[in-house]
Amino acid sequence: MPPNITKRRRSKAKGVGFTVMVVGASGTGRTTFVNTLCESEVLPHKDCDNPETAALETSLAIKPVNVDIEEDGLRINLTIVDTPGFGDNVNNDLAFQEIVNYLERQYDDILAEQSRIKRNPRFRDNRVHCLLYFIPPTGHYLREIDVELMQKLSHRVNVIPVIGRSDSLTLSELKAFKKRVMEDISHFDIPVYNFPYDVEEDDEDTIQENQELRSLLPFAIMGSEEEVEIDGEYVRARVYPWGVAIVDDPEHSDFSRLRGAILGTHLQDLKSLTEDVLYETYRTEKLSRTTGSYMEAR
Ligand SMILES: Nc1nc2c(ncn2[C@@H]2O[C@H](COP(=O)(O)OP(=O)(O)OP(=O)(O)O)[C@@H](O)[C@H]2O)c(=O)[nH]1
Ligand SMILES: [Mg+2]
Repeated sequence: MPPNITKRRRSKAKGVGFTVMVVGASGTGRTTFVNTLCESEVLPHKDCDNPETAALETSLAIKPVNVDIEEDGLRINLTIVDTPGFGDNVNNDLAFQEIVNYLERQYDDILAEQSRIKRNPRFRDNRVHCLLYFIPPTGHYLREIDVELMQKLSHRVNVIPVIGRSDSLTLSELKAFKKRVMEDISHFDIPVYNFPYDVEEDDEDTIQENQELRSLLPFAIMGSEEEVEIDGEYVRARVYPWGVAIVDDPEHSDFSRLRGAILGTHLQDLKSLTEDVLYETYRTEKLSRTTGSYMEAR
């Protein structure tokens, strides 16, 4: 059997690796979203009833968790990186720096690995391919803190802005808020991932699909760890006295379209951009810094 066939079969059986990081203010629904996405409780919730552990939360180290999921017949070895929520601390600089350091450390690790003479067969590439930035559903403008952090992050990672707990806004509030957030993102020149396409090179379906996804930005996200029986089927939903909000229903939230994009149609694009553009930029910056200081020392 030719070697490339063996390799392809093996990688299909093992699945494709993909890493998602969730960042945002405390209580925006990040943990619930992750558990909804993975359809199991992969992340524990903050223990708010215990004042001792609740206070410790912000100093927790960023820890990735791995889950195997299947999307459209493709096995994905998904790594989720949850980060401590911020906003209730007077000074968030440390939390911000910790997130940026985590992203850069993954680049440093692969840089070191690539320059080894003998490669480590067990090396794990933990570069983050997609960062979901949770904006609180205030209905106002993008807060200064979110502008600052998204600015910092988007030079290192594909940032996709999302509105957490979006079911707390009415349809018209949501529409107006989405518009204002995108105006702010463009005003502050934040290079978020906007489902790029090339009118000359891409086919019409791809262009249309990307335009549609772009028009949904920032995605309105809802999560639930509860399953409700609707028409004989169990679905993830939030039950209110006035009705039921179904997570997967595109009329209720953009959850299913975001999931389809990051784990399906755009998974490869997010990976390629991370490896070929964002990582390469970091690598060039880092190497020129090192050579620069070496030249100065001489
Ligand atoms: N209305 C609404 N509430 C939600 C949603 N997702 C989560 N919640 C609720 O919001 C609260 C916080 O949710 P978490 O998922 O723990 O939020 P988090 O961002 O992980 O919060 P910390 O990790 O504590 O910073 C919980 O009471 C959830 O039940 C949502 O989509 N809509
Ligand atoms: Mg959480």
